[in-house]
Amino acid sequence: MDKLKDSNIMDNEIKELMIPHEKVAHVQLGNPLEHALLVLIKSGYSAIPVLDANYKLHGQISKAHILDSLLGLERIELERLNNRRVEEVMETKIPRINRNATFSRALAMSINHPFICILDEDDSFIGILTRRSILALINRYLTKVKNED
Ligand code: 4BW
Repeated sequence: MDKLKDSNIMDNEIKELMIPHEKVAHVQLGNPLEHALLVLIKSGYSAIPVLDANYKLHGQISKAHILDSLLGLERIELERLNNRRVEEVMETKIPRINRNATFSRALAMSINHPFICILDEDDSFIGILTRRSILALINRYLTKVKNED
């Protein structure tokens, strides 16, 4: 553990761990829920970012959000898939971080969030940081420390 303290792992910048925007499944404001559900099902992810045409981040949408929004009083109202847009259903309070933030900050946020959106200085969306990539870095680091003992 002394080695952990001496190392700068917690000060590392997060951009090396980022999944860049071109590889991130996402939907846009104005898309009907049916489109969002198709993207979620085809990508296999449970939640994805919602962007606008200028790559500004507006929120995230999940399969759970969409299914919940279809619940009527007595039945599942499938027609809402075409009648409602992602902005009516998305979560707007979502974790976001600047690309120059430290690993330490991202690690703390990842305790409660499976992914964190990364923004540049103009607040444009440039990618995501997943819990998987954070755990992979910690695993590599701990293995290295163990092998050095
Ligand atoms: O399609 C998948 N491919 C791989 N390689 N792994 C997957 C896939 N789908 C799910 N997983 C695994 C990952 O380990 O299940 C975990 C939970 O997925 P989630 O949350 O509930 O869909 C995945 O963990 P993770 O890689 O740390 O990703 C955390 C969350 O980040 C995912 C999803 O909401 C989002 N995400 C990850 N990669 C994404 C993405 N969203 C959009 N585009 C991407 N490329």
